[in-house]
Amino acid sequence: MSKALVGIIMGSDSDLPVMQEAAKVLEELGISPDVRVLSAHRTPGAVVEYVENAEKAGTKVFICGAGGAAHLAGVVAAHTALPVVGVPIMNKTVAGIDALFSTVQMPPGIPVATVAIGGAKNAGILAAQIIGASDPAIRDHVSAYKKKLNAQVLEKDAKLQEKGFKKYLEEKGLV
Ligand code: RP5
Repeated sequence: MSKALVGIIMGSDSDLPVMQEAAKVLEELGISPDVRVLSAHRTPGAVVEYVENAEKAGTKVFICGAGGAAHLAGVVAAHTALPVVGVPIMNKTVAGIDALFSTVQMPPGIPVATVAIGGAKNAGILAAQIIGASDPAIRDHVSAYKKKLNAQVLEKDAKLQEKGFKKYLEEKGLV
């Protein structure tokens, strides 16, 4: 039984290249997530079993990524009182709009906190923020992460002012 604070579930291993971003940022924020491939359509029983066991073991947030008729996050939300973050996965046919609507359009009473199409990194950060609301050590990790982003943007701006936009773009190989 997993003792991870965050359970990341995806409908197929083809979602893993996107969903790895949630796992990576969680590790950066001091949380080692459980990462699973379980499908709402192909393995519905295993999804429910996983959610029930993870909840008993101490998981605090689920992150669910799926594409197409993306029911995974909604099904997980139907089986737990814990917060569920949904990641719509893009596909080649309709660019993930189907998964976005399937994930975000939940009925009143069963919310899924849906991030952008392919927004796995933000899903990881949001999960850490949810845990950080009652865990000061995790909250400190999130604060440090945001301070780092702040410093990076200011550093870029200072460089842009110093070099001018043409040289800046040249040096970045963008022209
Ligand atoms: C969904 O169908 C999965 O989440 C995946 O995004 C999509 C395609 O699945 P595979 O073709 O990789 O099995 O259930």
